[in-house]
Amino acid sequence: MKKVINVANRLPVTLGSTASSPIRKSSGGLVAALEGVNNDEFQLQSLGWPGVVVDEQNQQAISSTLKNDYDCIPVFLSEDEVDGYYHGLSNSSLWPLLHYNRVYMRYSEADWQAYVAVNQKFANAVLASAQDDDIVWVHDYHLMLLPEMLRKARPALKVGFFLHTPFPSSEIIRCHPRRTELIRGLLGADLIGFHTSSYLRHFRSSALQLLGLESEMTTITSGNHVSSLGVFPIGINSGSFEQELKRPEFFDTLVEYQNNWADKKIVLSVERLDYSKGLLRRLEAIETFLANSEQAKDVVFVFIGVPTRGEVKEYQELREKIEGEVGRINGLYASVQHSPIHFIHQSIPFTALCALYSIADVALVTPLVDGMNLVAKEFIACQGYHPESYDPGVLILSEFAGAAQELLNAIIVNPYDKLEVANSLEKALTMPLAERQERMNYMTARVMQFDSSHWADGFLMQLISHREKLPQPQNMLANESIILQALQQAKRPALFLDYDGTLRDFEDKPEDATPDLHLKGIFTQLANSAIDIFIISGRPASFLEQWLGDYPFTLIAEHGNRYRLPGESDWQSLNNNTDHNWKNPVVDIFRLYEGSTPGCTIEEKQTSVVWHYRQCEPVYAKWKANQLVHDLYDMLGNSPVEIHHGKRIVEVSSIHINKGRAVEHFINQHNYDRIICAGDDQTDETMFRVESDALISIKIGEGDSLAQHRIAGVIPFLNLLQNISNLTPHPDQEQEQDQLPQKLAG
Ligand code: GDG
Repeated sequence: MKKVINVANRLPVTLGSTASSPIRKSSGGLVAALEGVNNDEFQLQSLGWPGVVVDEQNQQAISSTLKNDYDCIPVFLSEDEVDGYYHGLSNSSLWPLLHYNRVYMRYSEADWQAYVAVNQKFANAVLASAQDDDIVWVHDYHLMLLPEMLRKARPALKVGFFLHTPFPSSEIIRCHPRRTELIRGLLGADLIGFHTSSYLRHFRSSALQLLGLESEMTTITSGNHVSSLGVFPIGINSGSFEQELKRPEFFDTLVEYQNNWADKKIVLSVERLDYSKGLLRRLEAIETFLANSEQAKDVVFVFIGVPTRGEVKEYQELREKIEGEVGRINGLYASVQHSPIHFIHQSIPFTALCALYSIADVALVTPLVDGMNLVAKEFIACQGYHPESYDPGVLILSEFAGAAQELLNAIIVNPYDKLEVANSLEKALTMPLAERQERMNYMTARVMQFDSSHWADGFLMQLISHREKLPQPQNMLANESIILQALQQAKRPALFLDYDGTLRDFEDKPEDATPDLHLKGIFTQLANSAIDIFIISGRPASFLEQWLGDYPFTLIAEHGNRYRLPGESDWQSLNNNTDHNWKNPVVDIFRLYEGSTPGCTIEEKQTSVVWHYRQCEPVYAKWKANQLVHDLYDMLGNSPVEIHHGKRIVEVSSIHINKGRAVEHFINQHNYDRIICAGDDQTDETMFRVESDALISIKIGEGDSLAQHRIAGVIPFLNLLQNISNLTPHPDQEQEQDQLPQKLAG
């Protein structure tokens, strides 16, 4: 069983105000979610702040109780630390920005220092109790520096990070004075998880914009470390709701509420009283509804606003505004018997919450921005409490909640459009039973299946399978003899060679980089060797055919899209996917950048489009290219493409094609017992990732790489090829000659 140290700002227990007060297990989304973790696979230990400032003389005793009775490790914080790290940096600068609110962001150096110090305190506590093969799972924006701190101190630890809030567009996060430190901090993790693919995309684009780090769809390499990125939409603890809905206490509460609002339809809102939840906008929509709907007098709006972050100024102001607005609207629209808004400014017990979810006719969940929003899912889980007379309600859900990407059968609204929300209320309250049932059935199935245990297990399993740290390729010269020996002993060897930057240095114009006499000589020698040669390039078929077509090599063009066997004239396709609808918009945006970047050119290939800027003014063009990549990420979020920022090129290509897949195709066909893959840029990394014991991978030139070996540049690599071509073949090799693709005379 694996030990998982689960690190979050708050421990899942709450201490009383004195040392002798009882300790209570706290409730909440994260606590509930983690209760679903598979106990056979993982042993969970919690580490975090116990929620109150504890005198030094009591810390030891409380620590022991928490450890022995609750398997919790406390991180004690002083009053000043709580102020700077929690109320300050976390809730007054990070929370607003992560929720697109630049105006509310307040930053101070003192808060930052407290944030660094507290993250370090957490790191020390983790290091004191973690063994090297334990897993550390860090949660949320309070601890963004922790992954890097842990990696530096103990590189062998597996560290995962999950962000419960949105990750905003790079335009927003760059407002934070410590943006680079924060992103670097997260990149210390082996796996970084988000609720939605948009948050993941924003994170990638911010890493590029702010740290110049290129990434692939689900990985970012920084230094010699690879962070995987993943989308893990959090679910609810469905089991705890199923259980609650069977308890007699639940039914008693339910009946009490039903009697209380017997002649009313109930519209329910539940959340912490946070500006991101859109309460003031919602009240505007409610007022619009009350002013215009004939149903208004038959509806009660039950509005639960749980107190939160009362120490932060913006939250105090929000509370005052909401209380003022509720009072004003009730004053205007109340009758002697009835007030339209029933506002509860406190947390209510779980049983009461479930009863409200169950009897609500409509849940009005309209945050302005929300990482996921569990309330929407909890409402759905409670709608089937009476299966015999299944009469479900309707969910009205903001399009800016992460949950909207999953709960497609809700009425999805723009929370800034009060008329649309008011109209949706009207529609929900008059929706026919059959439609309500159909919508709710689909969502219930999803919410109950993809619950919190699915989320937690999914994250932890992916973290466990994360590739070990990226070893830097070893310098080739030391290993040349080993490689030559390995090839000589092979019965069926093959070379997969990239062209530009590997066999031939770059020229200003790509069409000028044709094979010179030296290279032709090496090709001739290789042609006469007993090794299968594959030239695997991003170049179009026509170029390879024109310059390499006479050699007995297999030519693989367009990053693995098409190939031509030795001695044949026809090109064949390695890819049957024909979805290229993304190409025209990509060419359009390339053209736009062409106008403002003199010297660039656009190359259209069958399955990719390339923007070359080799001939442009380098500093300006690099800046434009970064901007272009950023726009492409925004534009192509859901398209089946990969965006690659290579050596003076930006290339968008279909994800169904890469060099690695092409290599796998030929390995499977020919049963090679030794292959060498060599290349210089990002697209070659897909070859280096091929899972085969036969693989020897060589990176040409500088830069991070997954390759096993590195060689300084084109010239030393050609020398190696020359030595390879001079090898005497393995005695068994000749007997298999007839099975090899037929070679032409050099
Ligand atoms: C963050 C992200 C993301 C609320 N009132 C009462 C009560 N609650 C419980 C609900 C629910 C939880 O609090 C609220 O969860 P949300 O997801 O709606 O929102 P945040 O607290 O902002 O959580 C959010 C979440 O993390 C998980 O990743 O979805 O986007 O902001 O579970 O039931 N519980 C009780 N009484 C109440 O009055 N008992």
